[in-house]
Amino acid sequence: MTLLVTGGAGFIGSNFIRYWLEKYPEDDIINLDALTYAGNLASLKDVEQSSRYSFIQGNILDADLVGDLVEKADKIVHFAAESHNDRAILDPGIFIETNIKGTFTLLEAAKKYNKHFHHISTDEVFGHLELGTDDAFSETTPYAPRSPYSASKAGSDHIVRAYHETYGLPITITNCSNNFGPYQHPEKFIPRMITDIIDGGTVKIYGDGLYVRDWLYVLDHCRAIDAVLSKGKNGETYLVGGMTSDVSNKDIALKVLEIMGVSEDKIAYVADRPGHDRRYAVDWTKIHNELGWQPEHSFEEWLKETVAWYQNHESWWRPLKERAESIYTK
Ligand code: NAD
Ligand code: TDX
Repeated sequence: MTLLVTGGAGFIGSNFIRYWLEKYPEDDIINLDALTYAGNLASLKDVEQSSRYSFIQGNILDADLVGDLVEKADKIVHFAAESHNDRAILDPGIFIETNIKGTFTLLEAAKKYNKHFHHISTDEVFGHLELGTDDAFSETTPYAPRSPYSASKAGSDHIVRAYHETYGLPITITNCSNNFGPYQHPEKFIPRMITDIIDGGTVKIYGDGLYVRDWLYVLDHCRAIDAVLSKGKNGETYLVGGMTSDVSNKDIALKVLEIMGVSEDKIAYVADRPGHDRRYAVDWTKIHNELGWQPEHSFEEWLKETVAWYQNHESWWRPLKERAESIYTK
């Protein structure tokens, strides 16, 4: 089988490509990535020589290129997106272009060649939850995105489903929670903290720090996509979440400081993110019951592994760090 992976030079896409090539020695992967600020071929150094892997630098908005590549593939696994909420607040236009129009361009090609389209989405499309409740998002939760990023992802989800209902396109969707692990850009919360501490700086906590995300180790996410591609039902959506239950950003900062042997006075409370979603939690019962998936990597242990990875891979993140920080001083 040949998979067309979009956005494979990003955080989750690069982890997915490595996972898939190792697990399925018969399969080929074509990676289509525009190499925006978030795309980094250094994340795929160990697979670039593989005869089963090819990289095409190009934009998912390029209909001709996308058509040629979709024709060659058996399935499309669509990661490519603008993915950072803080950037979406500063410059939402590119999120609409890439996340909505880019997905539409791919869907048109998938429709033309009748190829299975797997769409990677986020739990943020459901809006946010109250602190101090047991509520969790499930596949039946109504969409209620609150940020330009999550609204653009919600738009893309709706269009994917519309192509299934209207044109009979074979599709599956996964909406997952916050991923963490190796090769995540240092603009995101956990790598930003680790790299700031390595540099002797402070960790920046937005607002009161009592914001809660559901944390999923990136390889568990790759395993979930695998389960859906192999056994998922055409037209279905599956929610994917991790093993945490209500750990606040402040608690995570304290854990990272402890792992790195740094005192709590390195915490700096900074201005809050506008429209900051308070709490996310994911009920992953459906994918567990129907496809036998569950997360296997505990947050505590893999947070330590992630800290160690950044400590040992400074040459990977250092070139990205200065540029990552520039958005925070705009
Ligand atoms: P990322 O920002 O690290 O990577 C995105 C990749 O897409 C980059 O390699 C970039 O070059 C590429 N790209 C961007 N615009 C493109 C375009 N127009 N054409 C071709 N390539 C383009 O993102 P990520 O964190 O790996 O997220 C991957 C997907 O997973 C996204 O769809 C995101 O919405 C979703 N997601 C991410 C998380 C998370 O915690 N990171 C959680 C839920 C869902
Ligand atoms: O410096 C920071 N300080 C801070 O307190 C940063 C960068 C973030 N935060 C907070 C904001 C969030 O409550 O930490 C939390 C996590 O922030 P991000 O890493 O920016 O992730 P988030 O906005 O939750 O979105 C992520 O998960 C869902 C991904 O970036 C999205 O692509 C995905 O859909």
